[in-house]
Amino acid sequence: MINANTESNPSYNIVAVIPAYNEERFIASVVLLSRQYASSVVVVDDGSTDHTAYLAEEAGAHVITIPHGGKAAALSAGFAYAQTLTPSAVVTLDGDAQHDPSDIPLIAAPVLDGTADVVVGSRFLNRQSHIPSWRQVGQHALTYATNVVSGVELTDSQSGFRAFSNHALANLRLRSDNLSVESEMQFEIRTHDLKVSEVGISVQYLDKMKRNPVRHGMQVLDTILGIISRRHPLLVFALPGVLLACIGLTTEWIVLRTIDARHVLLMGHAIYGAFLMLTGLVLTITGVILYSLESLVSRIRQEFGTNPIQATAPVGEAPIQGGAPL
Ligand SMILES: Nc1nc2c(ncn2[C@@H]2O[C@H](COP(=O)(O)OP(=O)(O)OP(=O)(O)O)[C@@H](O)[C@H]2O)c(=O)[nH]1
Ligand SMILES: [Mg+2]
Repeated sequence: MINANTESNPSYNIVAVIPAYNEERFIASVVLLSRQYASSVVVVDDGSTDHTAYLAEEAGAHVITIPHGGKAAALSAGFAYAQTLTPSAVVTLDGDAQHDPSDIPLIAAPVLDGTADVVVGSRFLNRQSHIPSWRQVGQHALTYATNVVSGVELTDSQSGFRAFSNHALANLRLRSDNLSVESEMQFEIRTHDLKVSEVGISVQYLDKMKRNPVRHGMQVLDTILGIISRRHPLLVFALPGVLLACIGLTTEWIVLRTIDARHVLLMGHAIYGAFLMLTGLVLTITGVILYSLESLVSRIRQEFGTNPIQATAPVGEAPIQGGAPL
């Protein structure tokens, strides 16, 4: 395996990007440790109300401050900046000391040797650490849902410890406004046919869970559904629409047959059938319109070759405010 440790192998330019929101307890130690394994460490802070930005900068990170926009926006801004440093690989890790920075070379290696565009640090591959069972249940459920819907098989779809090639960064497009960004990446991996691999990592949980796990799970599922309806509108809208319209038509046919045969009007059935036909029609038209729009947008994107990450957070433009470089 490639020696990606930047201390012993300075030819690799590994940039570590750490999204951090109110992480003053751990951010300085995470930055200091990460600097041992990465050439540059970038911390993206979006509206922390504590001393995260100050401590990160004191520890030697380049701090980017953006208006509060969530983890996806923070990562997009971090990636845009990282790309200006002509990296060999960009590694993301959490600012709450959950990840071990000494795993950075391990995560970066498949990108550096060209075997992967995206590497996911999996907590469940060669299991190395104790994870509370109630966390595992949620993580497995979200991984299962993301795998099934995205068509990309991972053992840990929610891990924030990842490595990216320049090719991946040029294609990834992150839009989710909550912590579903990892699931969103899995769809992007599929869309852009990126090479993905996983390596086993160890994790530690020093803090109690920061958010309601049920709410978090629902947010991720909501994002998954949103993505699938955006990408497959014919499947999500038009197909059920056609089915509903067919059921409605059949119901109306039965109503007409009953009038013919028994001279009785089944009023309830008639209203029900009309309602189903109308709903089916609306869903079908919605699906077709969304499909046309999606195709149009893809063609525009192909034609003009937009780099979505730069479009999301243009390098050197507001809202990024640079801190001290390393
Ligand atoms: N910049 C920025 N970073 C964020 C935001 N939300 C989360 N993060 C960071 O993303 C990383 C992962 O977030 P966590 O809240 O730890 O998510 P998690 O690891 O899934 O949840 P826990 O298991 O409770 O730790 C941490 O470094 C956070 O500080 C945000 O809105 N903005
Ligand atoms: Mg965490």
